[in-house]
Amino acid sequence: MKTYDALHIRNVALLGHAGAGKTTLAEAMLFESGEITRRGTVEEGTTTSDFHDIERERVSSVFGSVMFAEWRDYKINIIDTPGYVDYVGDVIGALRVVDTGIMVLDGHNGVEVGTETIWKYTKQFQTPVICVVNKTDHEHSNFWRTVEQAADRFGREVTVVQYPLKEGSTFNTIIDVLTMTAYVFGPDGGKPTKTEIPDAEKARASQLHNDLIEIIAENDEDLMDHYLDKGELNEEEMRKGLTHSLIKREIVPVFCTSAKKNMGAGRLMTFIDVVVPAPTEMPPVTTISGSELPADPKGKTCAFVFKAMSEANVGEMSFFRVYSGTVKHGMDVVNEQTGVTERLGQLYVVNGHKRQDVDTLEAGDIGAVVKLKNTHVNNTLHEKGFNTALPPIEFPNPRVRIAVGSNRKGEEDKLGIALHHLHEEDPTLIIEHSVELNQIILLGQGEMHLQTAKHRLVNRFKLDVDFQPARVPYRETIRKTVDGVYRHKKQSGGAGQFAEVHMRVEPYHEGMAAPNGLTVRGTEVTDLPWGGKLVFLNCIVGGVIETRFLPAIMKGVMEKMTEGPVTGSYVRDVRVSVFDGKMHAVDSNEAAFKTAGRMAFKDAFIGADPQLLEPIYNVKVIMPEEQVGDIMSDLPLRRAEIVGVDADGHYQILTCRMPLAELDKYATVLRSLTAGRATYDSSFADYLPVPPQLAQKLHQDYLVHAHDDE
Ligand SMILES: Nc1nc2c(ncn2[C@@H]2O[C@H](COP(=O)(O)OP(=O)(O)OP(=O)(O)O)[C@@H](O)[C@H]2O)c(=O)[nH]1
Ligand SMILES: [Mg+2]
Repeated sequence: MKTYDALHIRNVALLGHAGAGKTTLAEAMLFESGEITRRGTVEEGTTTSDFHDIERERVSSVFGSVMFAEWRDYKINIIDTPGYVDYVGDVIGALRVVDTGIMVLDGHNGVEVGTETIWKYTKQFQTPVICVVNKTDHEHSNFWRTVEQAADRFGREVTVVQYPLKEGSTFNTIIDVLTMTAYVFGPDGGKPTKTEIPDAEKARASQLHNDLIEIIAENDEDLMDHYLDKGELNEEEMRKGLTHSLIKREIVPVFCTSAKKNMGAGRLMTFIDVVVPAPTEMPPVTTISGSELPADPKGKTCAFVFKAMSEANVGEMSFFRVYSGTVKHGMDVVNEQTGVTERLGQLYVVNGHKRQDVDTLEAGDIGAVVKLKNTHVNNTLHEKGFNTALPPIEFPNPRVRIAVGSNRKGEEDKLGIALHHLHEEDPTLIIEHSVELNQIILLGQGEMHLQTAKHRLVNRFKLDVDFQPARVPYRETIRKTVDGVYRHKKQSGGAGQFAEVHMRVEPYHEGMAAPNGLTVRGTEVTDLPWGGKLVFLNCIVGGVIETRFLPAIMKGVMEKMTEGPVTGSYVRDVRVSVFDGKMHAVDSNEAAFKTAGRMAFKDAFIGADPQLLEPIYNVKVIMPEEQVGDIMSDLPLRRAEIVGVDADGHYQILTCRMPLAELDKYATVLRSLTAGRATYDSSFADYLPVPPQLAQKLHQDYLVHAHDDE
């Protein structure tokens, strides 16, 4: 394959709500450009993009796929993204490296939730967007209604470039108001015949042509002057104007296709070649240190890894975009984050799972390598000495959790390795080995996301896994001051064990007064790794316990604090004052004092009106206005406290605080409540008391399994 320079490279992502036809459109683009000789279908599981088993099974994309089409003199890199909201990580990853987004709309369903969610991401990335109204052959397709919805949601920048002459089964003609041509397709689609716009359509087409010119000229003074002078713009002026408007997001041109019948993909690709910005026309990427890196093939070599894939028959692949310089096969590059020198043994361009060797990839291009030693998504690869880091992709916070375990003994290590692989290829899937909960927790974007992980563990990694609800990291504290005593005495054979400890436990808070009636001789403050504090005071008088035993007492207290008396959860925010005790000249030792410390603490804690705390999350629910009522009335069932509701365009943003125990189910609840039209984001806020009844139940459950301490 020839080497393309930045002027002849276009990087686009196919975006949109699930089922809009992105994968089918990608297939049509590949077929039209001759990259593939047979057009696969999603239903048969034969498309280039949806090649994973799980995608074939679900008849829908799960992973972003990198592809390319050589159209005329250009190489169009295409990333087909999954539309289902759980896989948004791949959409964000794609937007980070492409220059233009192609928003595919379903001509029947119009603007959908996914369309709007993804639109927001394009806004955040300031990505130029083209809209494609697909499925114009569908019996209920309504192009104009779809355009109206798009204009309503995204603004009057939405401008028709093409429209279908007739929709439904007789669809075979696209009127293009940029070229002022009618494209007529044969029954199998493909290359259309160019004809004159039918008379009946001329007035409408001219009107739209003028609208197009006006919106282009409106944002460019020179063009406007020219237009006012001559009343027309020539093709080159129009092209330039369009490109500039696209880059500034001042226009969202609308196309129409029937991907299924292979109608319209070619003309769309020509537009991508001619109008969509080249990598050099977009603002250069800014490095973390703030310098700009233009897409110059002669510049210092720098590439960014945006995606990883691990497939049994393909190997471990890293996908990257070259931002500066030229990447050559056999070249050594340094990974800025891991410090490892990586040899780019073989370079590829890929179409789904098919790869093709290439020798060189210039700035602006997208490619892949296999078997790097220590390189991950978000790493920057650069030539030696050019120490540069590009900003990482910021993936969204996880929304749901599940605990994963192995059903087969001895497979724990294999499970660990497989989970590591899953996270490598999908950074929105997070793995936590929680010592506290004694569970491996998998965190993801939604139930479907977690189910996908399970499918991969079972089918790709051949593991027998078990999914259980994730435990909640409760905390325990106290509300009263209590003095406790414990005498530990054991006579077993020769040497005995003896220790007696008197301690006061109090709820700790910042700035509290010294313990009443006690003399403090030593203070130790521990910031607990799980939040909160332990303040440990030595208030011993007259040496009744030797100072050397105090650390052992504190150790005993800490031991109990890692497994609180109420539910076995971590204890936080207590002050412990050891003020009396007894020793035995022979039988007292550290072990004895540790036990006495632990037991004295436990007894005092239980008497000190213990309180169970639970993690509370700030939750931001984003929903269409008409769904506010349903969502609000459901929230009390989730023990959520509403903080406020704000408007955001067509959406309402409801802020509330919800216990984690409820949040784990909320993704599913919200989906069924709103047919997937609402989404949410959450972040940890605070620990708050668990309602008494629930706390009581959790305590009872714990006692069933609790073992005797001493
Ligand atoms: N009638 C008609 N159906 C289409 C067209 N394009 C796609 N479809 C059908 O719509 C369904 C979804 O198509 P996909 O290409 O998988 O859609 P997608 O946007 O990739 O969906 P996700 O990967 O789930 O986000 C499939 O059944 C396609 O056959 C079209 O132009 N016309
Ligand atoms: Mg798809």
